[in-house]
Amino acid sequence: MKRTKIEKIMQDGKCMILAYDQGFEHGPSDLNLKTADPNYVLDIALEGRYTALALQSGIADKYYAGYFKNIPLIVKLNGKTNYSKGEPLSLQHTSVKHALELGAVGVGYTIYLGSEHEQQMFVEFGRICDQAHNAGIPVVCWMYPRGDAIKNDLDTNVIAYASRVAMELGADVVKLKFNGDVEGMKWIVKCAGKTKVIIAGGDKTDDKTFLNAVHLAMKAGAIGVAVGRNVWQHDQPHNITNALKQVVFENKTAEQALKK
Ligand code: FBP
Repeated sequence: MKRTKIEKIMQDGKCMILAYDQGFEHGPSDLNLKTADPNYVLDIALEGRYTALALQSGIADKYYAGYFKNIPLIVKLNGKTNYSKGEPLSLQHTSVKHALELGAVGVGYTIYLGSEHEQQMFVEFGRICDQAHNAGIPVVCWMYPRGDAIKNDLDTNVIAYASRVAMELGADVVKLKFNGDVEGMKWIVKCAGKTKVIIAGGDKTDDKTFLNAVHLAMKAGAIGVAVGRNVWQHDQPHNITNALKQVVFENKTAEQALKK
């Protein structure tokens, strides 16, 4: 087996990933005339020197060629729409092989932990880990506890269970929601073992709240973010990117990073 080149989606041991799969997951209600154009968001990733860009294969196929080699690509292998109801299930719709052909240096997959369909996602995820690791590329797990069994997806023990399962399944990086509890996050990171923890961005919020969450999560041992709407829905995506960089790479607080 080849060595997994996780450093391809990192810089200085940190991850600052720009995610742009919300048009699929949430629908065009997340987009506007500017952000519906993938080139607008890919340019933000390029100019902001994000450590990687997470895309569905169709966008990667049609838009990524011009950015190849300048911004590392993670291809999401599954996805579900907002129309999907009941216990969540998101199945693989493209392959590790296709991701590699598109130029990916990593692959991503969402698991809905706690769903009555979790086993199907575990099986696919396990196979993806085998294939990706055989090819030497890392696997990022979008791990979202969801479904009737999950009473509170922001409970520290629920998130810690998610980080543990991602680690035991073979994820190199697990992306989780952060509930603001620094001590809790230390436990979540501990449960993830050698799997690196990054946090999701969530709905667009004010800059200070967003950056403060990133700062606190990193203080507790997370190694970065995979963020979307808080950057590309921002009026000044380059300004928020610069502030985010200072929080991620220079350990600055939200206040320090936002100081003009
Ligand atoms: P955001 O920073 O915009 O929240 O993006 C992160 C992300 O994980 C996306 O990759 C994905 O489309 C979305 O969140 C899933 O969100 P939800 O919590 O609605 O399933």
